[in-house]
Amino acid sequence: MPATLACAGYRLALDRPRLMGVVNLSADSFSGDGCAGDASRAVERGLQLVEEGADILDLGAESSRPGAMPVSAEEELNRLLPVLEGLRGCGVPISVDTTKPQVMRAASRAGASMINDIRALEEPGAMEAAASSTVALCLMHMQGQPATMQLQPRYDDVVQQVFDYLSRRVAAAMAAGVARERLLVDPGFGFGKTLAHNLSLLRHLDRFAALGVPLLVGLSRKSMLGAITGQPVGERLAASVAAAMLAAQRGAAILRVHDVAATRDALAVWHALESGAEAVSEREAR
Ligand code: HH2
Repeated sequence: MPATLACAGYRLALDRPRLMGVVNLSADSFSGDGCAGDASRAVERGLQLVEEGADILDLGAESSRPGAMPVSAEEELNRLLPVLEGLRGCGVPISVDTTKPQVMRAASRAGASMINDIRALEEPGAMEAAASSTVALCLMHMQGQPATMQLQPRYDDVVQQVFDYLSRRVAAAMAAGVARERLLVDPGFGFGKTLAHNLSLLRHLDRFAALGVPLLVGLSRKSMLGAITGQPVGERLAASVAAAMLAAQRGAAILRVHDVAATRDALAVWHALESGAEAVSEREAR
């Protein structure tokens, strides 16, 4: 598996789990942290996440939660471009969470380093738009469409079916001319999956290493954590950090999170344990 991810001008080292900080530009994000078209607030939030230890930022201008308002490409770009412009020099690569080829092209031209596509480049023209750039590409699995995906998700073997789908999408991207070192995959927690499906995927996450590309995982604040803990979306920090840790231990290379500082601290404890106490000074150890 590549030890680095090629993201346009950046190479992201994947020698330890990396944190992708979420910056939502929509008003209706399920996570409750949407910047609602306020570009300066979004830039501030992005800079704060970098300060807290984000290794990459993910800008999303269209919510994917069931019932969210669809957004035109024009509106998506109106929300995205000022924020991308404001964050371009912040020192970490910027990912854009989009499914639209027009947005992919404009975002790549404007300095994005990754396209994060919950439809795995299945929209007409998306594969061509992505392949003609040099950005990293995250291919995510989703069953159905956001509006209805949680009504009746069905699988015979969720882990095998998600694996096979991602394997086909990696092959399609490579056939379109995308180098393997630009690709990563995501099983898509909560995207057309019941709690049992999500738990199976998390339990068997290590199986996805056989795809030969890094794994990105987004569990932060998701409803599966609400179902397990009974907590509303604003009270899922502890569950989100625990889930991120479990995913990292099962091989996730990039963790997509809303709460960067808390996840960074949790990972630091794990890292210290893995790499030996030398990494921690006397003072820090007290
Ligand atoms: N989850 C969300 C959005 N984009 N992308 C990837 N690759 N993986 C995920 O799990 C994922 C994603 C949903 O989270 P959020 O962006 O906070 O919410 P919303 O889509 O409602 O804005």
